Amino acid sequence: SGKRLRVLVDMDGVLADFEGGFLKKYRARYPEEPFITLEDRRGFWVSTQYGQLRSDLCEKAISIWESKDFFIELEPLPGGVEAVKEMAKMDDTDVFICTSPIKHYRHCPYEKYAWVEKHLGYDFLEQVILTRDKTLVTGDLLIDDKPDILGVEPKPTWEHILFTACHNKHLPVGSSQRRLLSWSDDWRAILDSKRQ
Ligand code: UMP
Repeated sequence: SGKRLRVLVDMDGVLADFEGGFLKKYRARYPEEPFITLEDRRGFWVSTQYGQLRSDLCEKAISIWESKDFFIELEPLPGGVEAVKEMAKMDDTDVFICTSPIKHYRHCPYEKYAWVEKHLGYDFLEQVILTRDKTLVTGDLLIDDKPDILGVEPKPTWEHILFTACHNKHLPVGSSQRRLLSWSDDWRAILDSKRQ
């Protein structure tokens, strides 16, 4: 009964361990430089917090995710790939991966597709949406670790479910904002709450 449910799932920080992958490669490339532990991360932008630590560390941080093999080598976050596969098999449910590529486009867009093929399979490439503006994408739910998802559309159709990450776990959750603490949390109940 009712129409199909459309779920948009973010990639970095939700399915792929961007923060862990960043810190590991940053420390390997710049072993003498200071770093920010995942416990001390605050704010969505890694580059901003590194720039606050020391101004030249902003560009050193950026050099990590602009490098070849950064995005393809990100480890899956626990339970994410399994949850997306299960979601995609549910009746009346369409799942899309909705992710923003960096503007240094040499490696990132290619590697995002390659990551989806590697972890979710070739057929799942049909479900990939690369966009710098998620407000233009229609859906019932957007599961994303970025606290503020803004763009040209002032009234996006989706409800944003804030996926907990090291950088957002201390933020007070707004009265209307719902959270998914991890993929062990009850994502099925969130989907069911949106069904007609
Ligand atoms: N990103 C940056 N700077 C940062 C942290 C992340 O450019 O400090 C990139 C990584 C992802 C994109 O490609 O931003 C975030 O995409 P979404 O998770 O919002 O889809």
